[in-house]
Amino acid sequence: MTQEMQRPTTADTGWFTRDRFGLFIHWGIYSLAARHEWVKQRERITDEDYQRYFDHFYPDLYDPKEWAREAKKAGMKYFVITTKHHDGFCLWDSDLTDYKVTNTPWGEDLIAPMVEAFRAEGLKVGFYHSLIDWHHPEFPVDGLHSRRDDEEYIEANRHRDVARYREYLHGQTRELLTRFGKIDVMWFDFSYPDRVWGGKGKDDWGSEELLAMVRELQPGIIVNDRLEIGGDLKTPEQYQPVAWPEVDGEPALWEACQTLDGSWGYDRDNLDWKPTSMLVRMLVDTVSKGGNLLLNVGPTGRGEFDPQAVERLRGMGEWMRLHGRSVRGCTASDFIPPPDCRYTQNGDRLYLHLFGWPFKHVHLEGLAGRVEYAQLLGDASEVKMLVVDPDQRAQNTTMGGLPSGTLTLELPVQKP
Ligand code: FUL
Repeated sequence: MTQEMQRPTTADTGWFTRDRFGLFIHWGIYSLAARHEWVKQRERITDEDYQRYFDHFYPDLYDPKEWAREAKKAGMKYFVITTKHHDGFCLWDSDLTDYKVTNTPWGEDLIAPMVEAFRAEGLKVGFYHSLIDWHHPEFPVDGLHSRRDDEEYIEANRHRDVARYREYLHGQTRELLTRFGKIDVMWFDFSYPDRVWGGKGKDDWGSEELLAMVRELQPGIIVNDRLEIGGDLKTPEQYQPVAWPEVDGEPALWEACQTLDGSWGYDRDNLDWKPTSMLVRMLVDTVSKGGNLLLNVGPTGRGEFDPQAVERLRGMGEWMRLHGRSVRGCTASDFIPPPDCRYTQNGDRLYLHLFGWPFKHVHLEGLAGRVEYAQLLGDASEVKMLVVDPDQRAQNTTMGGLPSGTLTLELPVQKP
């Protein structure tokens, strides 16, 4: 999908690889449909019919300070908000369109108070911005059709002046990067099958110039990799890569983005909520491969987080309170963990994460003689270390068969 190349960058990435955990927010008028942010295209809703969500957008319970508090309590250190999703609706008072929140019954910009509230809680700011626009008349994909490659489609779209859309896209990006102070992450997005988009999007969007402008306006900003010309940040979506992703054979800066329930936008009837224990494992798995986790919430049309989302954020927060040290400031380790385990490492501190609690003993190859002291992170209780002497292996019926150099830890029988 993206051209894999390392690009020269001015991005400030130190905070990003230290902080590790952020909140993604998908919010727009599709939250009123309450059945996925792609509802317009999935259900082939015409502009006229979709207008009802615009006409009824009135998030009277919107309290960005509350959102920011929840994110902070969850242990998150940055957030990324959808300034405009594929449907083209803008959450700020753009000068370049009427299709914006200030023209809905709500009538007020949503972005400035959000940015202010999250910054006040110490979180960094990221803007998601869709490169696709189903509403803009000059963009060659609308809510009813996907882009295609055939003559018929090309002919039917010949009247569109993509240069005007490009100007719009650049102009809006400029607004976003000049009106709200320091922005830390720019998260551009498109998603259509490669076979159709591969290589074409970057011309429609003027990706090279767009990226140059972004860096000029916000030199320290981290830009993701969806402009089809590479970028600072790889963004695997809704899956965990098997190993640390690479670009040009070098470990890349990367961030897994994951939903709580399979949908990014608020999805009322979805019962597929991931348990908190799974979300914790996702975070650990990500950091054990050198990445960040951007976990998504889709607020309701009235502007609240679903109680199921709040429960999960608080669960993450409780885990982070006790175990944040094994995530923040950590990265992948060169040691190979036993099955169903992950290592994260911060300098000479190695954290072992057990996805399944073994009965009493866990055997760590290659660590004999290399660990000074072991403890459970949650309560700092000491963990006994047993090193098997390889020469006595035959007589050792309990621990027989372990390779030399293995360190065995004796854990409580029950997970504390
Ligand atoms: C995708 C989009 O199409 C989804 O709606 C969502 O925004 C996700 C993060 O990126 O490509």
